[in-house]
Amino acid sequence: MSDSSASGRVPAGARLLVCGGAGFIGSCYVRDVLARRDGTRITVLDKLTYAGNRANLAPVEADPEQAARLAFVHGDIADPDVVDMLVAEADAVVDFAAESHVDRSILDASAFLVTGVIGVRVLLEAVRRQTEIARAGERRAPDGTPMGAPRFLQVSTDEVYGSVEEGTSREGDVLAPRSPYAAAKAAGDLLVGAYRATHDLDVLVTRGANTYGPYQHPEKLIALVTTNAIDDAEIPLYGDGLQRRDWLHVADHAAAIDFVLRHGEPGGVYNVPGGNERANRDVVAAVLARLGKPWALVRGVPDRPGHDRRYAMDGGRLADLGWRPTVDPSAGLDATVDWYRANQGWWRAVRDASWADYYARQYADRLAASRPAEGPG
Ligand code: NAD
Ligand code: TDX
Repeated sequence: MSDSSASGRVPAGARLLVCGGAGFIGSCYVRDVLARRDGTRITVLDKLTYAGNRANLAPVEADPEQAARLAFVHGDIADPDVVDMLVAEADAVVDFAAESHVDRSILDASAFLVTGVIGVRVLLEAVRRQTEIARAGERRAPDGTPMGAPRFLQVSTDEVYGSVEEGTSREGDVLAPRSPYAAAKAAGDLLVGAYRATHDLDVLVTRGANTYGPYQHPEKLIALVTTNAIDDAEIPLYGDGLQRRDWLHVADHAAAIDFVLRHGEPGGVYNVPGGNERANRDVVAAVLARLGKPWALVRGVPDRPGHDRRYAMDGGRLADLGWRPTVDPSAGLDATVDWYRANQGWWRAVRDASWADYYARQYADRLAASRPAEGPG
């Protein structure tokens, strides 16, 4: 993350509240912002669901200078008491907290809605209260320094636009989510817009593409394919494997979020595309090639219900603001595969008892009904 992303509309040495900062993208954001050593202080609020992992913050905790600027609070964004207390001290709030896996939302959507709808509302209410206090000239840091109203950035996804058979989604397009996960995320986006319109809060939304990189939970496609292939285990490919996703490296996604936080227009919504659209089959083949594993591991399994065929976003608004991705797609994928090969302790620990239950529920019947998958063209 470059120094040029600092300053802008968030003060130097800012206090950031990062919700969901122990997950995949949130922890990358925390690691990268603290590694800049520009005085930023971060409080992570994380519920530590199956996807949250303190080990993702180990590089920060191993560095005394960075560790001194990190505080960790184990809690829920849907809990107004803890949220009010933490938002009161923050110059800005970045919300990564979510249930993030489409397949799990198909099995049971309840936690998706509690975090994605109720949780986002609790955060917005706390931001609203602090904004009102700041507007009255009464907002103060613990040391008595006057504070402005907090900025709030909601981390959202390309999935809110629904399946895009042709062309690209723009920020003003109608939202048409098709999975319970995507519907919960779209509800969060709409709440942010409603609080902007009603209470004139300083809010932002980023909509990122499919993200890959180190520390991603092995439930997601690239991490699943890599970890299964390392173990010579079967790789489940849904349907014909010709669904298309736009892949964004996690370091670029985190950098874009920070850039928008510092430079985005109040009320702005910004797509964050990766500029790297590929069919699932080709992504799987690239991972196997890097590991020197055979295509025969791949099994064609019954499709995900309501499976979105394609996501693709227009990135013009973010480019006009001054940001573009920097990670080369092939190099990024190879480095990610190498990271999983070199860090087996990390993902084997994540594959705990609850993982075995989930894996059986999600894949046992599908793999029993599987066939050899057609290879890439
Ligand atoms: P993740 O599942 O790896 O991490 C989510 C984190 O949020 C975990 O640390 C979890 O413990 C925490 N959390 C969940 N519910 C919480 C609650 N109620 N209170 C506090 N913490 C809670 O997810 P990720 O892949 O890092 O995604 C982060 C955000 O980015 C999500 O909002 C997701 O919708 C969005 N996003 C993800 C992708 C992707 O491809 N992974 C792409 C675009 C947008
Ligand atoms: O076992 C699998 N087999 C398979 O073919 C899995 C887990 C996935 N897939 C396919 C489904 C998708 O077409 O691979 C593609 C990617 O799947 P996921 O990794 O589950 O991601 P996706 O459903 O596209 O959603 C992701 O990108 C947008 C993230 O999980 C979301 O959090 C984000 O918002």
